[in-house]
Amino acid sequence: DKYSDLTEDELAQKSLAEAEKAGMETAWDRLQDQKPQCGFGETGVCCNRCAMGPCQADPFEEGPERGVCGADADLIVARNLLADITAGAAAHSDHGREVAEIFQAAAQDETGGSYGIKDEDRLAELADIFDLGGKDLTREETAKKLAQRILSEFGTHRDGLALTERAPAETREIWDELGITPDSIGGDLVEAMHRTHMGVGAEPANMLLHGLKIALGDGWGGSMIATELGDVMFGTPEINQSSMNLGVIDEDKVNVIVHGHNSVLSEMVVQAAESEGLQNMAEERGAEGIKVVGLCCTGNEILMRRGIPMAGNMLNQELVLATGAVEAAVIDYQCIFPSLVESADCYHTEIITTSHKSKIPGAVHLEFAPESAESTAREIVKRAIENFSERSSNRVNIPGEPQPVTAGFSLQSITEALGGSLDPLIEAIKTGDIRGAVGIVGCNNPKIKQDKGHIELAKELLQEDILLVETGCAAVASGKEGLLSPKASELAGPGLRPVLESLEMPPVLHMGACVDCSRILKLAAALAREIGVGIHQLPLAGAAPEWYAQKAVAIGSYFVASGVYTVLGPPPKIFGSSEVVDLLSSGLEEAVGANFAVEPEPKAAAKLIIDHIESQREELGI
Ligand code: BF8
Repeated sequence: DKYSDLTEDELAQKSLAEAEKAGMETAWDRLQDQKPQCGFGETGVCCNRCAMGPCQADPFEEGPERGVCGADADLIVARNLLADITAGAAAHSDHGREVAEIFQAAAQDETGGSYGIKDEDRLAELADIFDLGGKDLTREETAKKLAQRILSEFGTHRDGLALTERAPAETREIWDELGITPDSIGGDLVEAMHRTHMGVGAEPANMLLHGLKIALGDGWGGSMIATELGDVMFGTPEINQSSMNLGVIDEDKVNVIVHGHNSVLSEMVVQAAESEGLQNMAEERGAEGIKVVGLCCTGNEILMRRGIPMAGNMLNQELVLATGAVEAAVIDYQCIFPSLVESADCYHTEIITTSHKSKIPGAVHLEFAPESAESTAREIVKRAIENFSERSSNRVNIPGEPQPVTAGFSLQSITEALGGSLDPLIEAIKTGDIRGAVGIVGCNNPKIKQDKGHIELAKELLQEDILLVETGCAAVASGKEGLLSPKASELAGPGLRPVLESLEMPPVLHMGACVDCSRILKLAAALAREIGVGIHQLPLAGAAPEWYAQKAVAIGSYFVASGVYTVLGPPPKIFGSSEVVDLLSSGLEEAVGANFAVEPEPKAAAKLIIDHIESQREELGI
C-alpha cells in the first residue's frame, strides 16, 4: 500500500493510516507539498546571506554566474557548507556546554542534590586528560576544577581542546600540518560565522578547512564533553536489554514521551516517574503506572544508561501521537518538528517545552533549570497523570508488539565484554574474521524510505563480516528491525558470526545518541593506538544513509577529518560547485587521508565501503 512505500517500519505504516484518519499531517505530506524542490537550493548555489541578495549563481552557465557581491558558485557553495557545519557543530556544542554547566552547578552543590557524580572512574579519567594535577584533590575539588577547565574551552581560551589528545599522534600530526587542530569550541565557531559574512572568506578551500576545524571541535570537543560528563553524572552505559518501536507505548499506563537530545532533562523525568508518590497517583487515576518512553537521541541517552524503551526515531515523532495513548511529550531541543503541537491537537497529548531556546506556540512551557530540575520533572509527570483522564479509549491504537533490543555499548562495556582489553577484537581484525568496522549514523529523511537506507546497508555489510557500531536514528532503525539482538548474528558472515555468538553480542552495537558518535571516535582512537597507526589507516568507514540534519554534516566532517572514509546517502548541497565536489572527494583524501562519497543506493554504498575496507587492509598488510 502507499504507506509501505514511505517507511520500512511496519508499525509506522499502521500508524500512518491512523494519522491520516485523524487528519494529522506528517512530514511525508509536507514533503509532497514542497515538490518540486528548488534546484538552486538543492545544488547549494542560492545565497541569501545579505540584503543585496537573494542571489543565485547558475551552475549551467545559462544565467548570471556571480551574485551581486561577486561570489561565484564555488564560493556560494563553500560558504553555505561552512554555515551548515557551523550550525551543526554549534547545536552539539551548545548542548555539551549545557551539560557542562549543570555539571558545574552540581560540583558547586547548587542543584539541590538533583545531579551528582555517579562514575568516579570516568571523573578520574577526565581529571587526568585535563591534567588537573594532584592526587590530593578531593572528588568535589576535582569536579569543580574540571568544570571550570571544560567551560573555558567553550570560549575564554584558545589553547586547544584537551580531549583531542585522545587521538593518536599520527592523526594529530595531520591536523597540525593542515592547521585544523581546534583552538577553542566557541571561538572557532564564532570565527566560522565571521568567515561566512560577505567580504571575508573568498577562497573555497580555505573556508572548508575551517569547516573541518570546527567539526573536529565538535567531535573531540562539544559532543565528546556531552558524552563524557553525561557518563560522569548518570553512569557509563553498560550492556542492557530493552525494547523499541511504537509498540512500547503501554495502553494501561500513563505514557510520557521524552523527545530531543539532552540527558539532563530526560534523566530527571525518568527519576520522577519512578517515584512512589507519582506511581501511586497514576494508579489512583486508574492507570497501571507510568511509562517513560524515549524518542530520538534523548531516548538513546536513557536507553543506553537506564534501559528505558524507545518508541522510535525521527520520523516516528508524529506517529507516536497517533497511538492515542501519549499523555505528554516532553521536549528539549533539536529534531523536533515545529508543527508537533498541531499534530498533538488531533489527540489529548500535551506538548511540554522545557528550554527557552526551543519554544513552540501552543505548547505548555516549563523551563528547566538545574536548581529546580527535580521539582520541574515532577510537575511534568504530574501533568501527564492528570491528562490520563482526557484520553479517549476508543481512539487508542497501538500498532504492534515491541522488538527486544540489546544496547549500552560504550568503550568501557565493549572492553569488558571482550574480557578486559580490545585485543580479541584487534586479533579478529588481523586474522580477517572481522574485515573491519563501520559506523552507521544519522537521521531519517522522508526523501528516503524510512529506515531502509540504514537496514539494507547494515545487512549488506554484516554478511561481509563487517562489525557495525551505530548511534542516533540509525541505531533505532536497526533496533526496530531486530538487528540489535544477538539473534541477528545469524545475518553475519562466516567470520564474524562465531565471534558474535561466542560473546553473545548483537551484530550491531548501539553506542548511543548522535553526540555519542564521540564514543565511536574514542573506540577508533583506542584501536589506532593499540595497532600503532593513525585513524586514517584503519579498516574503518562511516555512513549516513538517511541524514537530514546540519548536525550530521558536522559529524560527517569530523569523521572524515579524523581519517574515516564516509558515505552519505542523500546528496549534500554542493553539486553546484565542481571545486567543492573535488575538494570533498580527492582534495580531502590528500589532506586527511579520508574523503566523502555520495551513494543513496544501499547495495552500491556497501560496495564502496567494502572496497575501501579491503584496500585499507591491504595497505596495513593484514
Ligand atoms: O542527533 S540522528 S534526526 S535525532 S540529528 Fe536528529 Fe539525526 Fe536523529 Fe538526534 Ni542526530
